[in-house]
Amino acid sequence: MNRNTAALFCLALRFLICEGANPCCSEPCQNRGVCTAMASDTYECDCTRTGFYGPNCTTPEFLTRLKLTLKPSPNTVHHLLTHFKGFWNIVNSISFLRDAIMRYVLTSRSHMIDSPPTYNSDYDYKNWEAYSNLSYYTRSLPPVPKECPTPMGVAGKKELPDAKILAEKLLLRREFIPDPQGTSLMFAFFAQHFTHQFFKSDMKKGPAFTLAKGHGVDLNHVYGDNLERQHKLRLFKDGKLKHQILDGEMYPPTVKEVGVEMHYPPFVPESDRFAVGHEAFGLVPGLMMYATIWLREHNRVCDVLKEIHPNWDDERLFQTTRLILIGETIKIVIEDYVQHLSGYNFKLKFDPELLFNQRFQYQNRIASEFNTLYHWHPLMPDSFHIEEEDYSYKQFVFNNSVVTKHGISNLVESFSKQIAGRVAGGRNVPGAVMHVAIKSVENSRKMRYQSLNAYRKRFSMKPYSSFEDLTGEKEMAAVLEEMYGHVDAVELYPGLLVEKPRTDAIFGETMVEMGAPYSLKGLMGNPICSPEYWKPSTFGGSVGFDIINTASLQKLVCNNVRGPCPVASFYVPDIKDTGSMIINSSTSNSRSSDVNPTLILKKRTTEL
Ligand code: ACD
Repeated sequence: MNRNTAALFCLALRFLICEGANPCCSEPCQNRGVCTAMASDTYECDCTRTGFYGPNCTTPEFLTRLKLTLKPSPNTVHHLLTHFKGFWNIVNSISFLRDAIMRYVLTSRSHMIDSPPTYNSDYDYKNWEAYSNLSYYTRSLPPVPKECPTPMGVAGKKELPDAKILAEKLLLRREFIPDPQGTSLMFAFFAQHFTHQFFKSDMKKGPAFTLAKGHGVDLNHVYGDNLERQHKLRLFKDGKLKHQILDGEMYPPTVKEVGVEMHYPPFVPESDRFAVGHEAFGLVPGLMMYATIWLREHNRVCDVLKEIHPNWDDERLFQTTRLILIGETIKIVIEDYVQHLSGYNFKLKFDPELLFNQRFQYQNRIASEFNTLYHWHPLMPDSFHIEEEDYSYKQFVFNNSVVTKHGISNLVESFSKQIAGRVAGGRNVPGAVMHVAIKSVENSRKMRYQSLNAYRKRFSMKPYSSFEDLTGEKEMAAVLEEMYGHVDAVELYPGLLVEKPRTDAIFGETMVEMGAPYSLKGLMGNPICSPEYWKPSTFGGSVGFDIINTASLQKLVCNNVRGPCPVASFYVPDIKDTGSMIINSSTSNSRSSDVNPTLILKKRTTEL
């Protein structure tokens, strides 16, 4: 081959080996094999423990071949789990079967996550700095090498589409698309409140960095992310947090009273500047509602512990209560929140003992890609209906007076009744939060994310073969084609939001197949789930342990509101199907709770 032919050949293949570009740009190593560029403009694939061999890790070993033949696709598994209700009702009632399936869910999902963590946005190879520096989010896939021919490696155009135009054409809501799974605003605000404890990007340093060094469920959004803030929020009496009583009910104290920093614009009056663990929770009343509920729960559990341990000092009551609230959170997230999202007829179970005999590491590092995929802004409605009022975004943001005016009970009731938007399927991000979606795209580019298809392969899915295969329709597929040129160049975040949703579902396949491993590993990797912690004594005895093991969203609300308990649900009950809201949220297979609010209502009114 002469020089010219060779150059043409290289160009045509877009490998650019001959021009000295990084040969790993073309992602030659398959099945999670690790690519290392060699000095001679070649590469080496490390296939160790991938179950594959060959120069590009493409030949399956015998056992792998067998597994691949027998393993159903994620969509088939999803179909099985979301249908055949009668069958699942039987499985749910046979405890060893339910346990075996739940154990499989937990192990198969967590094994998708590197633990200990590996890369970060500045290191595409393993090293001690990337492992040990907790200021970074970790990465499930290393960044695209800087010297690649295109931003996604070798696929697609030399330049990515303008982020604003992309967002306007593909992400911006035309008309509100309700979530067919019936997700409520109570869910949307829970998601926002709960995830802000581990998605806390340090934008002074950049999107690759986090301020949440606990990398998991540590409730820093309730207690503050450093000791100084925590101490300012604590009452130092009976383990409790500072609070104020307004109209006979407990609310967070004001910034003036406790002196912690909160982000409020100048127009917010002093009396409405509530101070809580997370400095940004004054943003919307939905966040402050949950902050208030957890504040009340903390002080309530302190009272319960004090009753059985009258000799315990403030510190022990505080610390033990915090562990109990961490446990309650994980229980609610698995059994109410993920249960609802999954749409499964199989009943998920929070039971750390399921993992005690398994290969499982009790540690977690939040991945940047998890943060990105969790930008579920399509959940947000066009306006917020509370009791008889309708609030626009302008009236709603930074308006804590909504919290005290309506009270927690009415907020819970209203948010549980209002439906959230569908996340996948495209064009459902409300205009008011479009800037956040645009920032997500820009930040992903700064961090040199690999493509949607690269992530699909990383999480054991087949890459999409065409734009229509990705969107399931023609119009957005054509826009994507014009913008990206090749389906292998579609970026992760826009891809997740335009992906065809599963039938009657909130998400497409990629969101679930990536989100579930991060979630379950993060939840079960919490130290309280480890064998040495997971016992009654850690939580002050059987009473504390029971609080965790019986926690639910409904109970959390009922224990912390005055008067009759409202229905608290991650799912807007379909009145047409059930006759009444209460029947729906109290049936044993309810996606929101296993507690009957009518019973609680009766119990509480007789108690009060
Ligand atoms: C499974 C269970 C069903 C999974 C269904 C949907 C998962 C999709 C996205 C993530 C969902 C929830 C996130 C919840 C918790 C995050 C906890 C992080 C802790 C650090 O099939 O496996």
